[in-house]
Amino acid sequence: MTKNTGTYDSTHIQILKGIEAVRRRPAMYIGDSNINGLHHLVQEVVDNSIDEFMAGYGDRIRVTIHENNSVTVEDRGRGIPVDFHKGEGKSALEIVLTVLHAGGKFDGQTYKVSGGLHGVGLSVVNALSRWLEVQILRDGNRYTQRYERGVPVTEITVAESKTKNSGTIVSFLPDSDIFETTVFSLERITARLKEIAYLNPGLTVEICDERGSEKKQSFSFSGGIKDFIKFLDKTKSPLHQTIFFSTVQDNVTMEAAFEYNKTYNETVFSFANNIHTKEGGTHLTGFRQALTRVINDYAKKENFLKPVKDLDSLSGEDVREGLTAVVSVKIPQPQFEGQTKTKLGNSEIKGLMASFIGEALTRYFEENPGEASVVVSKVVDAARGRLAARKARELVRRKGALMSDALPGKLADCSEEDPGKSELFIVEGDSAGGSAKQGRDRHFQAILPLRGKILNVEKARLDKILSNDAIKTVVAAMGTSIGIEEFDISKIRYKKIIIMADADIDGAHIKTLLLTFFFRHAKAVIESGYLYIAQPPLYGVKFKGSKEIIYLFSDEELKRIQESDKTLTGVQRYKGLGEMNPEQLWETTMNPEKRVMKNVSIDVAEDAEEIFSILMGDDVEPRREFIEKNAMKVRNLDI
Ligand code: 0RA
Repeated sequence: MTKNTGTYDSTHIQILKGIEAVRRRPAMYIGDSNINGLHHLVQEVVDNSIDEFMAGYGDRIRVTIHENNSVTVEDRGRGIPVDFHKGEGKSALEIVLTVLHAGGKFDGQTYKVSGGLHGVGLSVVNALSRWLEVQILRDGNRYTQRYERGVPVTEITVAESKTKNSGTIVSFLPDSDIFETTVFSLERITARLKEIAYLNPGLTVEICDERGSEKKQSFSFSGGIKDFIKFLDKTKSPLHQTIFFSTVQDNVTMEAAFEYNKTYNETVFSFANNIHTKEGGTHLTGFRQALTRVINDYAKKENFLKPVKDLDSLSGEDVREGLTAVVSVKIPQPQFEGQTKTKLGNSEIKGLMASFIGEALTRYFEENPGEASVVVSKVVDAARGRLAARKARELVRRKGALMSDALPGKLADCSEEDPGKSELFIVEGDSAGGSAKQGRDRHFQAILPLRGKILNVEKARLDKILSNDAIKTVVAAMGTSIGIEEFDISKIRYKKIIIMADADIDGAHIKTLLLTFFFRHAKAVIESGYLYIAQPPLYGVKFKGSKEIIYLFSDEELKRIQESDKTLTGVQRYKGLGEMNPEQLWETTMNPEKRVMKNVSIDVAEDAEEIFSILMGDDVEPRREFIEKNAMKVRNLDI
């Protein structure tokens, strides 16, 4: 045992203070004490294992979720050192597991995830666990030690190891005194592990879920981020072979893979030291800069622009259309910035990336003129669309169709002029529109009945979108105009825009198409919190002996009432809004005193992981479903 020296005493107190600080304010270290923070723990341990892989040790990481929601992370790295530190009066292992920010292996030479964004250190995982057991295989021995709530409760025990392998096995049970939930999401852990496997060819990552019937999966992608691109574009049609470049310069590893597909949207993921940089950063900026420049240079040199009237150069916007790209860098000292600390800040990376991609792509185009022509043609096509959209917009604007001073004829406007007090109901179909017009409070409620198909904007470019009547009338009624440069949220005429559709499949489809439109072309309406979905009732019922209609909004509500003792005399199912008379529609769905509406919001920051996992999930796309279920987090608001 240790001698009770002064140093030992003071470090000991220091350490207990550290553990206490982490337990008192877990959010400071892992973001929150909810589901996100919970998964952060796994991430932290796995990051340490990846660091070993990146340093050249161990090609296999296995994560197991046990029946009781404890987790084991196993790697074949060097194993955490166990040697005794005289000065500190304890083992290296204990230091790594109890001292905040004591990774112990950072020498500025090797890449490291831990110590970066997520790198709060194993000591934080330990402090927030009811118990943690660590096994280390090293020097032909197996070392074990157990901790409870961050404090060692056993000495290190040593036994002869049965294998020659080295490695670390960390098992822990998150403390339910700390976390609001301690149930792990297999989906979420799997998505992250899969991502790690794409970013580290040569590494095999296994996930095993022992809860319920055992589920096992293993990921290993020899093609690295090229395989990632194939996966992302699984349901899209690529126009050419995936282009891939990689290099190591000044101890910085840079990789980029990309291709163009037939869609009009961009899908770009960037990573720094395996961390998904959702806010982008210098690596992505450098990549985009080079891509735009090289494509422009080639287009000019090979006379791709000449045939297009009014086209002087290709814009960054043009280059993005139909692009799927993954950019990954590994650097010794990453700096993470931004609101969610997911933006790479290292300024030197921008230039490094831009010149690397610039040179590599220039050479690639020279050597593969066929491919170059496909890429450049796609971008020129996007530019043509952009110019056409501008013309279409000018044309429509001249006709006044997008302007608020020429409101669409179908709109029954309100008399209120203050947008903050005005509501716009977008109503499916003419008959429901009629009911809504009669039922509304015309003082502050405007009704826009939609006729005809709403275009799926996912499959169309702005010029085509602008020729769709339904969309044109919505834009005109809102008063905001449309298009990247033209859209102006400050011109909005109603600060509540309410989609009101039938509670059936057709209604859901219409809702989705409208949501897609807002998501892609009027995002600020959602971000400002102006977009709502009306909730019309599904049933109207009467109790025996009463004339009053009680409105029910779900099948569960009906079931609950049917199972209670009360006798129902009439149950009416409303198949559509049109079946309700104007008074009923007002009472149930439009009257601000009584209605329940859903406010549409996009919780990208909080749920990006989940959205990412859906995008990455095996049944990729259909984007319709993605947007319906995931991109929009619809929360209930009683208004
Ligand atoms: C400190 C130093 C060294 C490795 C590690 C920690 C380490 C930590 C974890 C956590 C999970 N798996 C891990 N594997 C290794 C370097 C060891 C050396 O230089 O021999």
